[in-house]
Amino acid sequence: MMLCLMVIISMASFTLAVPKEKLVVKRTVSGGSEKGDPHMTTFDGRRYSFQGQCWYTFFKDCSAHPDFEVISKFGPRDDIKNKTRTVSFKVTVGDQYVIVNGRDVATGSKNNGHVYSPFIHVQENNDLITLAFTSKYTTFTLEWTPRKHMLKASFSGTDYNGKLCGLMGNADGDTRNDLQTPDGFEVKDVTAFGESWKVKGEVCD
Ligand SMILES: [Ca+2]
Repeated sequence: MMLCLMVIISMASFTLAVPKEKLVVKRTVSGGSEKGDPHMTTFDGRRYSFQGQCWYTFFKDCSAHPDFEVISKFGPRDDIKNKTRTVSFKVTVGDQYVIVNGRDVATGSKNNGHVYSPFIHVQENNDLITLAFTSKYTTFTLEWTPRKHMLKASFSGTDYNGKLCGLMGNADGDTRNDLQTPDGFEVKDVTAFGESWKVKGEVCD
């Protein structure tokens, strides 16, 4: 009886000890070469189309002093008039950054340009360039398919649930509240939402 009870307690402890880690999410900015529009899907699954043409905050830590930031650049399509697609993106973690432009990958540091211990890991594999970084206990992964102009983001971990902002929404699990401007206002107009995340100080072609 005692042994049985101990086993039950032991099992209960084990169950409680399993971290309730939420494996989230993916998002796709894409021009899908056949479909044309850049289709966006936020971390919470809200879908919309946005025809921006500049640098925009893809997602970032929304705190006053962000741990990281990912911005992406939309440029015009050659083949379809008045349509845009993702052409490059930049990941900044602390002082370090990685810029991916098409198939070109450049790594640097805000301080002196040298990166001795990279926070951002880059893997290049034929048609796929993968960037990954970990902040607190959450790992973010970006998968870039240059040929398709498709950028997918995902993360595993709970530290930033509801604490992200940008085109990918706030990742709080609620699809309805994802269109928020930097001031925190919810808007219905997709263009107003998208343009509110245009990155100040970046040069647009
Ligand atoms: Ca949300």
